[in-house]
Amino acid sequence: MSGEMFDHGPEKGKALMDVLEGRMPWRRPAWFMRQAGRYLPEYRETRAKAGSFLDLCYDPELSAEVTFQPLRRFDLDAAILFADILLVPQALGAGLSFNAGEGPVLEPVRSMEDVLRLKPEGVADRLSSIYETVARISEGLPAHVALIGFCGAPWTVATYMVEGGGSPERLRTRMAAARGEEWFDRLVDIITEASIEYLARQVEAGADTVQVFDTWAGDLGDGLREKYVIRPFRRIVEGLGERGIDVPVIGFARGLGAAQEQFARESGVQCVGCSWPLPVDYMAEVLAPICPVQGNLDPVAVMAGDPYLREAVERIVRTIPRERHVFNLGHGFKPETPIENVERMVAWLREFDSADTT
Ligand code: 1CP
Repeated sequence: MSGEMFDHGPEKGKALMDVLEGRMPWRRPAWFMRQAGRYLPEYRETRAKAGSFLDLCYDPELSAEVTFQPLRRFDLDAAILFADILLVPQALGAGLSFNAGEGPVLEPVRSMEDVLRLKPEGVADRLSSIYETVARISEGLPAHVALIGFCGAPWTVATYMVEGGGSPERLRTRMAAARGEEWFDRLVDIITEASIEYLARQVEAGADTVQVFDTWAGDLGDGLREKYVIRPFRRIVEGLGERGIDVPVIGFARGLGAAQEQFARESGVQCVGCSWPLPVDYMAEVLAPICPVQGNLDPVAVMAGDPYLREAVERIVRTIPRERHVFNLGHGFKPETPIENVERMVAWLREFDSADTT
């Protein structure tokens, strides 16, 4: 498998791990959220072969295959496990289906009775095919490419469980948080502990680092942010440590705005992912002195192409120092993204990055 991918040899090391662990990398590491997905024709083909999206997630051979696909096309520094944040609720017994053309559907959890019906015992064991996928990917990657495992953050996963799927405002979940409902706090704790074990198993199977996705972290104001975003992240980092797992954790807490600084200082993560509304200057001046930063290219820049794409890449690379930066988007690729724009983005990145340091 690795022969089909760019291989810079073991002597260069994993640029992503260098940045996450505080060393100067041989080049600026880059990977992209949703780098495997519907914008790639080979993904659509493999997904059709798998049958459904969930069948694809639980098939180690096919999910490893789609994980490799973007790496054959683009010269990247990391692979991200192909799976979904909603597999944990499914393993907890909350049901899950993806209906054609719609988002996910889960059985809503909205009371203590519902919470008590969940099955936290052995939850990580029910996700064993995912660790098999991780092991397969790990064996097939070139030496310089890091493997990223992941899960959803407790707040974001809880929103899908309470709402019973995606929801534009997530009001039921935000109300449960604002009222401090006991069942809701119990739910968040269950997701948190399940996530620790799930991530630990991914690392044991070969993941070099993990990213925790808190897509809806921006839902919460002062007071609730500490309780439902910062505290669960800290618990995950601490829980991994207690479990003997010592890999850097990337925290992607989307939409925090100026609270991103508090998140960087207090969440315990080793790197913070940022979305595009956050000024690049803020990433460089406020966040990068605290920890390495990841992001934050507007996914629409990749849809639109040059000149906005070139300018956006140049601004990021010239503003944030190489040893404190993981090049990425501010959120996942849109399915409509032209592949040639991704190629151009990577070419601009490499050009500006080398110009920056010579
Ligand atoms: O039709 C398809 O092929 C399904 C589309 C799809 C894909 C490609 C879904 C359904 N999930 C995924 C893969 C996925 N999801 C990955 C793979 C690794 C990669 O990045 O390449 C990852 C990391 C996720 C994580 C994920 N799933 C998040 C967090 C990140 C984010 O995008 O904000 C969230 C919120 C989900 C839920 C989810 N899964 C899929 C959909 C359509 C949704 C969103 C539902 C909604 O909010 O309405």
